[in-house]
Amino acid sequence: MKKPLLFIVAWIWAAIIQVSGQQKFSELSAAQKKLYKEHIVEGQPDGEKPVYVRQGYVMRYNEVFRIPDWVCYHIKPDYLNAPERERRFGSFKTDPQVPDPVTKDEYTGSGFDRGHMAPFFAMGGDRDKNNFYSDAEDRRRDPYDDSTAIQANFMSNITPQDPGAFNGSAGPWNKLETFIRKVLVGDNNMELNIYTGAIVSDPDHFEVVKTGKRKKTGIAVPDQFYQILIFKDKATKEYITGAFLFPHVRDRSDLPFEDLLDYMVPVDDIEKLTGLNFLSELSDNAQKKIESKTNREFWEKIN
Ligand SMILES: [Ca+2]
Ligand SMILES: [Ca+2]
Repeated sequence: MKKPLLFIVAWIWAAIIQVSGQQKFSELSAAQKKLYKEHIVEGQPDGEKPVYVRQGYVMRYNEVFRIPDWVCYHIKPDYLNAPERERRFGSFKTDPQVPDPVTKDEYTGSGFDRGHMAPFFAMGGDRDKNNFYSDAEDRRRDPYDDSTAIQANFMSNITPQDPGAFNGSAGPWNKLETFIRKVLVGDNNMELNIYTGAIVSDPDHFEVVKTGKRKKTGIAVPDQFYQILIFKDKATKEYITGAFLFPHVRDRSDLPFEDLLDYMVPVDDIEKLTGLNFLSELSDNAQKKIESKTNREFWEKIN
């Protein structure tokens, strides 16, 4: 009797999460609202559009492009204690909540990396505060912290990125991730909220990922990506932003800049490109102060 019952319970559970899809803030459970508020500060950039709330990030998923529009995650030093990306944390997984979900095979042979939007390195930490961490070497395992890391590898958190010129070690995406992980959070113990976003400039004509068998997947290849770093100064309680806009180049010789900070733009520029409004709950004056310029000098002095 036990097995069929388990199967039925699993089936009902799968059915529930399958149909749940993205949710508006008002539809979230108390626990989800708590997570949402951890990751998204001072207002969702697209108002009340439904989102997916994960332990390590909040995501607005675009079902037409089959990639996220944006992902927002909170990062602090403890969260860098992510498990090694091997064994159960090493593989990408189909997102159980997304309709028509992307499978990992849809990138196979395409020439694109499976590029994380919420990075795996930020998905560690003892998030349920029980003194146990997710650790592949440690048989004790912590199911809650395990699932935070596993959710990072959902294919819904992935976008197609060029492996050499963009996501690779010389690429600007990789350089910024390294700056965040190593310098800002690692060496300087900074706590940040970060948006990562994908821009598909022409929604009527866009490149799609094709598998090695030249099968079209419908997954849009973004032509630009952005990241917006939000730091709250604990002393002054004021926010400072750092926005980066990257062309999705496929050839290193097409990279416009050598220096990562040369990619900085005012948040205003990204708002114009995307139609989003970041930090919308701050006063207009407070937004103008930090969004109309790059604030490069603030980020430049951190090393
Ligand atoms: Ca824990
Ligand atoms: Ca704004």
